[in-house]
Order: sequence, then structure tokens, then C-alpha cells
Amino acid sequence: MKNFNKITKTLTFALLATSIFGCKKSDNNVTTNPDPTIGYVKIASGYADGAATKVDVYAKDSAFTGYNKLYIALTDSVTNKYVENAEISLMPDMNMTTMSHSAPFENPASSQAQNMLFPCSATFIMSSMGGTWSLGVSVKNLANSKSGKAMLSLKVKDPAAARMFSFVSPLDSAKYFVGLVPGEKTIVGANDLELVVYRKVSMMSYPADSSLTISFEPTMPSMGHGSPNNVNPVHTANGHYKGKVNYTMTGTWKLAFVLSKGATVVDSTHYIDFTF
Ligand SMILES: [Cu+2]
Repeated sequence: MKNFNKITKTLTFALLATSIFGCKKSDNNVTTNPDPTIGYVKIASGYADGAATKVDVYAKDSAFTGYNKLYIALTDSVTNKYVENAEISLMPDMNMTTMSHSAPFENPASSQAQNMLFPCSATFIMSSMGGTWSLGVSVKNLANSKSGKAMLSLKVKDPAAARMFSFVSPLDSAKYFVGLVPGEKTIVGANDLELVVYRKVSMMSYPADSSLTISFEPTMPSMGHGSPNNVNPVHTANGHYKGKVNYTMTGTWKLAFVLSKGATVVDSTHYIDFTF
């Protein structure tokens, strides 16, 4: 009898455990939409009060000096559901105590989210060592027509190897910022090479610039060679220049740039190191 009781108890426990796990499993299977933010890092978060919307900013990596591809997730703070139709405009701001300045940015190209997220960008031109960055995000939630603005604080770090540079053009004395747009993944062989160029008009205004001609040469300084079949980046749209770089092996490559406007070389002193 004792043995029988023991067996019954064990069986009952086993059945319970199975049904609990069974439940859990089917609950997971019910979830049809995977979390759209998987694989991203949350770099800033806050509320756009008037729009009753939570604003979360994601990126592939923590924020760095240079061109940062950002993905904004909006959540209705009442229903907790993603807001997929909204007009969003950014305004980066750095407070440096005695003055403040903005940075180049790209608002989402569409008011319709792509897989719940709104792709956009900010090109942080200094690290947080120099002051305090915040990212203003104005939101008009098109579902309820409510508008509000979130002021999000964020930390910007200098990457181990610079991903942007700036120069002052001898032609117009304007400061230009040139950033490397990070690729999805880098392979041995031909890769897309994408740069962005912005021209500083004032402390608060950095429009995209399409006026430059860019040539470059990749070399592997540690080994004393370059590579053939590179394609100089040419302007496509919105200050983006696209070409090809041929990395014939893994390691550290040095991309040396020459930037011209018309017949005048406006900068030839900068390079970007790229390691993969
Ligand atoms: Cu600054």
C-alpha cells in the first residue's frame, strides 16, 4: 500500500509537471510576433507626455561618435501596444555649459513603422566627455492625433578607432563632417562602402551635403599592400555616398580619403581605420 501511494504520488507529480510544461510551451507557440527589438541595444528611453507615448531608442551598438543608425519604438502608454503610425522628428542637443549645439540627423523616412520600428539616424559629433547629450524626439501619434516631445538623455562614447572626421574647407571656411555608415557585415572581398557628409551651417544646423567628390585608397599598413577594384563613393541621396571597398584579407585596413569640390582638393589629411 505504501509503495502504491508513493507510485501514485510520483505519477501525479509527473503528470502535473508535464501539463505545466505543456501549457508553457503552447503559450510560447501562441506568440506569433517575435520581439522586434531582439538583437538591438536600448540606448535611450522616456515619455512623449502629450502623445501618451513611450519612446525607446534602439541601436545595434551603444551610442558612439559618428553615424549611428537608430531604431525608435513607440508604445502607447495606455494600451502598452506598439504605435506603428506616427510622425517623428529628432533634435539632438549637446549642452556644454557655456553653449550648446546640435548634430546631423535623419528623421524616419516614413510615418509607417517597419516591423514596429522607425529607422532614423544621428551623427554624434563629440563624445559625452565634452558635455551632456540629449535626443529630443517629437511624436505625433497618428492613431490619436496627439503630439508630444520626449527629451532623452544618452551617453556617447568614442569608439576604439574613429568612425568619422571633420575638416574645414578652404573654399567656404565651412566645417564638414564625414561619417562611415556601418555595414551589416564585412566579408573578405568586395564590400559596400558608404559615407555620409554634413556641412555645418550653424551650431544647430548640419544639412546633408552632396557637393563633394570622394576618392579613397585602402591599404594594410602592417603588411604594405593595398587592394584592386575599389569603387569611389558617389553621392546617391541625402548626403550618402556609396562605393565599394575590396578587403582582400582580414585585419586592420586604413582608408585614406581625398575630398574635392570641383577641381579643388578640400581635404586629403584624414583616414579611417577599419578592422574586421
Ligand atoms: Cu559638444
